[in-house]
Amino acid sequence: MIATNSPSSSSLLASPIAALKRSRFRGRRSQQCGAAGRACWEALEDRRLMSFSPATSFPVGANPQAVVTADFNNDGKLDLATSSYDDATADGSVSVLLGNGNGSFQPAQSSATGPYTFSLAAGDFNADGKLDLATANNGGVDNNDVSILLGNGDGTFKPAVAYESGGYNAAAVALGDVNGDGKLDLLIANQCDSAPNCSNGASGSVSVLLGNGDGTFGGAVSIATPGQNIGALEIGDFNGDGMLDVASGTGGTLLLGNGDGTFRGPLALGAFGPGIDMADLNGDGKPDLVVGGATVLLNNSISKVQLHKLLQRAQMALKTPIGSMTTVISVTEVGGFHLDLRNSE
Ligand SMILES: [Ca+2]
Ligand SMILES: [Ca+2]
Ligand SMILES: [Ca+2]
Ligand SMILES: [Ca+2]
Repeated sequence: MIATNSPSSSSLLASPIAALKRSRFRGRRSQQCGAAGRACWEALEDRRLMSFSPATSFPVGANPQAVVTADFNNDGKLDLATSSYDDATADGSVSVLLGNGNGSFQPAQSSATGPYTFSLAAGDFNADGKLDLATANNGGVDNNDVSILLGNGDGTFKPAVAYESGGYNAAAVALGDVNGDGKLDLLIANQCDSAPNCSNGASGSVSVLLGNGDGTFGGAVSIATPGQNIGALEIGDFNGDGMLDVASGTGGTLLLGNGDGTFRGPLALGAFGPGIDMADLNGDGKPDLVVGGATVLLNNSISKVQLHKLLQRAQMALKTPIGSMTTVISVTEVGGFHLDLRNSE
């Protein structure tokens, strides 16, 4: 697909037609235009898909920080939830705008959260079929708030319940079942793990709050991470062992899950930045990472099955030395194994 900055439909059409003429001029019509020119029209449609209507804004709370899309009232239409805080009072809130199903939204309904609400995530914490919200609040008396708001199923929420985040200046929240009990758990990125004001170069931390399945959570267990951790978190199985891992952007670290809610690491990602996103960028079925502005980290990890095969090959090589040649098989996994077998006579 080809992006265009052009806002009008006429200019959008002009560009692909010009491209079509250029392709004919180059004698490549047979390649790009199939029977009855179908492929050409499909190419035009691709270009049309890249256009956007003029922006429409909907009022939410002050200083909006983050947004998620989900169906909070179970009507089959996607809704929006944003996090905000008031500069003067530090009071945080979430605003939910119920979707009309046509790209428009109803006026925001606000619910109070903790101070300086930065990040939010939606999930069903008590398995009642109604989406709930979790927020990371970057301020307050102890600077370590996490708010849980159980959903009523109509876009409103029960009063927020606060949990300690296990660090200071909670900045990001992510959801996943990191201990495999079928109940959603919370992972929080804290800007720092000890100093109340995050001064003196204190390191950051990632905290785990295991879900009880009824909307409540256990106490935070923190893992110190290098650097002050103010960025987003991504949860995924980065080393293919079937257990969820956690990557943080600002800390530039990876924590490998043990499948029971504990983690090992941190391991350096080799890239830093306030944002992080996860996707399979090269189509090999492994989750890759984009950190900061646009630093791409392709996932070169291998599974245990692959490692076992490599070990078998290594063992065979060790059993059958070839003259005085040296056999070296090196296996490096993201945050996992480093195997270097040598066979020399
Ligand atoms: Ca909805
Ligand atoms: Ca729920
Ligand atoms: Ca769990
Ligand atoms: Ca894993």
